[in-house]
Amino acid sequence: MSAVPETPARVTESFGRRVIVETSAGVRMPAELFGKRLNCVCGDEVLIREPSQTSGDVAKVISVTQRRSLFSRTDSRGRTEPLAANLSLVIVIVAPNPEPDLYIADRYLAGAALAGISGALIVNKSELPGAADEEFQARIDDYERAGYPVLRVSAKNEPTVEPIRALLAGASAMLVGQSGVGKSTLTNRLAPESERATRSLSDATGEGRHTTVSTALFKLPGGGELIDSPGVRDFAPPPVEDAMVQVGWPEMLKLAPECKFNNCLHLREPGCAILAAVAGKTISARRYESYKRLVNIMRGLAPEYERRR
Ligand SMILES: Nc1nc2c(ncn2[C@@H]2O[C@H](COP(=O)(O)OP(=O)(O)OP(=O)(O)O)[C@@H](O)[C@H]2O)c(=O)[nH]1
Ligand SMILES: [Mg+2]
Ligand SMILES: [Zn+2]
Repeated sequence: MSAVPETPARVTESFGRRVIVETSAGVRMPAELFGKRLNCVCGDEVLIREPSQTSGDVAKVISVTQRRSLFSRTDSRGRTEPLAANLSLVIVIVAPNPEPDLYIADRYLAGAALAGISGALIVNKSELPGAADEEFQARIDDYERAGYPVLRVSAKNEPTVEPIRALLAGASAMLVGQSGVGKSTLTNRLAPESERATRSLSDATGEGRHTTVSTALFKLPGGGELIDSPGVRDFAPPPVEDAMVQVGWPEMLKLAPECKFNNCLHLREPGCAILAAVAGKTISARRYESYKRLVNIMRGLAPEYERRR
């Protein structure tokens, strides 16, 4: 029996046990995971065994290369579900419409930071009147003050999209966010080979419809990679100890060394620099509220965290 050669490939799309891979020669093909214990997600670098010419078989993924990062969520049953591998950037897309839930955006950015991945925010549909709303703008400014890159764009207006290309250059970035904010529309604009379905005009007001059902990776002419993902109703990072939650709030992390206690959770401790900054409005009260909510969510997941140790 002659050894079948193993080919390096990249997972560009995953549907559970079935994936699409792109070989280093640039050939895309469907593949199945070999063995029950193997798991891979979009962005994974893998070794595959290509189908032999005669068997009409499908390619098999036989191993997954050590990941540089793994972005995951907690699913509705409290289990950790990996979403994408080897990301360097998570870009949260928000829009004036559908009604934005910035607590979801915060938890996405926190999940990225906890996984060692950078975060950025893009406000899409900024040509809509709702984008000029003062309250909305103030809430977006909070992210700039916190230190995140923030871009205001309209997927329908090419010149406004241009700065995203600079953000993506050399990055491996995933677009995330609520359904209908324009992730796939932006992907189609930025990645020439992308032909993602987007919500049709007749459905444009249909709240809660999810158009995209799979996570898929596209190479960019600028050298980066862009991953489009299905919209969500909610997002929570995998369980961490509550002392870790602040890693997702750069504006808090920066001030934390000034707290009286070095294990300060910034909840009601005396001499807390973060509580003082919230009172003095140099840290956004809404962002801080979001931090407290995630601490509570993580405390609810604590039994799960203990089990995994
Ligand atoms: N007015 C306006 N509409 C936009 C813009 N970008 C996208 N849309 C529209 O918004 C709707 C939703 O866009 P999609 O790209 O399908 O949104 P999505 O985030 O991929 O949604 P899911 O796949 O369900 O998560 C479509 O009807 C788009 O044409 C924009 O900049 N301005
Ligand atoms: Mg989509
Ligand atoms: Zn504190």
